[in-house]
Amino acid sequence: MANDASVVSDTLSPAVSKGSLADLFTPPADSTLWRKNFLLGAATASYQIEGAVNEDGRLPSIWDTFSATPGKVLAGDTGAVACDHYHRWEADVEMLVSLGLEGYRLSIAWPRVMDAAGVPNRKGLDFYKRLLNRLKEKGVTTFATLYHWDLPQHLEDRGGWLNRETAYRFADYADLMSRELAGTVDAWATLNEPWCSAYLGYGNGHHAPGLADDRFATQAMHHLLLAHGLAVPVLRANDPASQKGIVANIGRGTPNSDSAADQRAAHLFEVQHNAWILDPLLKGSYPQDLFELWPGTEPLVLDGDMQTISAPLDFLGINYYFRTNVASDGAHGFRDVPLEGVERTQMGWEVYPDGLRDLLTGFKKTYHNLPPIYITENGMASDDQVTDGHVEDTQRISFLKRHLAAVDQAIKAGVDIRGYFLWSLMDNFEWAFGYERRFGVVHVDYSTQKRTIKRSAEWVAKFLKERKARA
Ligand code: IFM
Repeated sequence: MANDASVVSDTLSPAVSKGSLADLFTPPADSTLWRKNFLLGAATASYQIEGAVNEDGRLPSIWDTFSATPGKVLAGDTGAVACDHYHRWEADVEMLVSLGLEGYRLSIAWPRVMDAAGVPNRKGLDFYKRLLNRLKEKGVTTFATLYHWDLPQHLEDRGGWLNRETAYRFADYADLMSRELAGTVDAWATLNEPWCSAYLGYGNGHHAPGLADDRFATQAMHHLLLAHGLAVPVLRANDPASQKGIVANIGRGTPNSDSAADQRAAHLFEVQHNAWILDPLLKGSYPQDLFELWPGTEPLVLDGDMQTISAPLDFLGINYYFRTNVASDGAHGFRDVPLEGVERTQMGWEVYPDGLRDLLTGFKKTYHNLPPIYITENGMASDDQVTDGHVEDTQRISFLKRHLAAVDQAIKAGVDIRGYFLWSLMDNFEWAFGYERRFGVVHVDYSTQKRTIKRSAEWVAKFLKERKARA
């Protein structure tokens, strides 16, 4: 396989190993990031990298169906091949290790590991066993997410996350995985970004399964959180040594003016993006302001559900990307007011590291039982090109540096943050945006599957090497 991974470890490009780029972006001496026990890794997700969608008994997922539907994904892209990681995983692990990354956050494809009757699929399970065992052998700390959006299509055919039964099927799946993989996973995350599954999947239809009704979104969210709550004790029983948690994407909303209406709009934005998920998990109740925003959308909650959902967590995974500037919509909601002249990424998202610090320090005040935090995703997309074998993604280096500095500030302000996973290890299938948006620190040429280490990966590798040397 064509792969540039071997060039990384001892032959960093001159620009990074000797020159100004590295010096410019080295964290200051008093940064908490120099601490050896602050875990630095990279993240990916099954549907975004694996490909091999019809192999070894994998069943269709909602993303296979959605991406095959004309008009749903840019350029008609699908995850059918993606980064072909299912076949190239050994080289990809070597690449990760050669970068010195200490942690790897991956996800397991539910449709690969069990059939519609709940019967385990050995071939699918063996893939994850081989992968996780290899990572263990290499000394990489593993975070495994059980659900990063690839719901088996047969469950969607019975109502998906609108059907309470799906939460119980998820607990069965968590049971199987934690029995099979106990000892190879350092930390289990039940769900990745339930906000996206519920709101983008069932509220506005931008993601699979493509339904659009606010009432669906709140009910889907409730069943997702219930699935999480049912799975946590199962994971604890089967794999007591590992950590158990969940991953939430969070959004910073700032008011467009000092007016009370705009302040309220920013508050409602954060209720909808953050409290909708964090309040049930950490307070055992839904924020009532959510139903001011979306009147009449209260989900059906059965006795005991909120206790199940709010069972204690070992960690909370936080994914952060950008802020949204908002104003009142004149009714009971908010509207985006994009700021002019600010730095943006290929996604059009504003680069706003302070938002990460401010949200984290705010959560510490709001939630007295806030568990230890891992930043489980942070990164940016850029239109990266390979020139003479290199990818000069200096904006990404600067982005990572500034967000890591924000993490350092939050730690110094008293937030217990244990690690940071950059999104993503390599360019991959960016959901509704297909392959056009590149989030990786490693470039993927999708026509040849050649991996090319970007400057940002070199920077991370150099920092990790230096940190190791200083320890
Ligand atoms: O690619 C996604 C990932 O799957 C979930 N979090 C956000 C990333 C960038 O959009």
